[in-house]
Amino acid sequence: MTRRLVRALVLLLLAPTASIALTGSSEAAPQPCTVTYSRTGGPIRVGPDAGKDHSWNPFTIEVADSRQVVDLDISYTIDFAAAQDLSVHLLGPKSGGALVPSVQTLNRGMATGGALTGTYTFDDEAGTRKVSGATNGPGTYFPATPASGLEDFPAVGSWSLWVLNYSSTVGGTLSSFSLTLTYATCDTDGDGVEDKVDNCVTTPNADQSNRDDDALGDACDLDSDGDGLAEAADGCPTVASSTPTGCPTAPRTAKLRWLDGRKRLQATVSSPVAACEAGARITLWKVRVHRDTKLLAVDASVAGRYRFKVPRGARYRVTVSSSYSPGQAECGKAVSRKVRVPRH
Ligand SMILES: [Ca+2]
Ligand SMILES: [Ca+2]
Ligand SMILES: [Ca+2]
Ligand SMILES: [Ca+2]
Repeated sequence: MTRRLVRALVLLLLAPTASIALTGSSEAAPQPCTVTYSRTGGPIRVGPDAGKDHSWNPFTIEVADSRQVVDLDISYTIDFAAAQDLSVHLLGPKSGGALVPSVQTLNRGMATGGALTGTYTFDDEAGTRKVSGATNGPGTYFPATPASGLEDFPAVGSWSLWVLNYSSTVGGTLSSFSLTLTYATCDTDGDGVEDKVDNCVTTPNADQSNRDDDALGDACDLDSDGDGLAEAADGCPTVASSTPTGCPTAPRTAKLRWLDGRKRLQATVSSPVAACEAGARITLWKVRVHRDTKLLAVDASVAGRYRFKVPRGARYRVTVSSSYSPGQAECGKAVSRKVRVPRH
């Protein structure tokens, strides 16, 4: 067979596997636990707007996901020279268009001066530092009012960052804005099993099969039968065994009898594992007073049988050495009883 033909055959064999994988992955759309939504910003206009004491600069992100939000982080990149004159609030679907509830990342007057330049992230889990005083470098801050005020509500709808500028001389830029939402329910690998209970969070495994009943499903367990041998080194990766090959041991017996009608000596190897019978290596011995003589070694049939034609008027026995049947078992050794072949 040519190399090219072999390659073609291998590809042909692989083809059905690929289509099965595709079917599996179309079970459901992945729903990651945490999603970041971003948009570009725009200018922060010099205030105030007509009839107000500030300019109103809203930046809105529409979210289509209807899952419940359990954590909200807010981030924006800003360049503004009069930090004391700025309020930046986030309104979410829970706000219903009103300022309460909202999340105030910073309020007018919290900073006593200086500039806001760079990326600012507001996170309830970020410690206690708020924007305040004269120096507020880029980094992560605790918001002026907790982000939890907009949590525990479905994400779907408008999230609008209101940048309110109270300065009548200073303008600036909000170059980008993002929300990072963590959802109460998620299915990262899209296999229909929620992450909280999925035993392989990033590997689709709808069946959740778990041979060794540990924390990892078979699909992502590097030792799925739990016998201490990694999948690649385990001769029997689906059967736990403490043997060096990782395969179970299987006992074997050898029977020998004289078939008078056929004039043959029949050896039969038996085992609970068929692979330990099929093709078993059988050695035929002639029984002698001091030391038996090895006559022949043969491979048994698929059924574990072999019929020997032997000189008559002697005694015989067969032995089977222990052997390893890859992917099946470690097959035990066996010795038959001694059988006399009559002279006539
Ligand atoms: Ca999974
Ligand atoms: Ca497992
Ligand atoms: Ca194993
Ligand atoms: Ca094993």
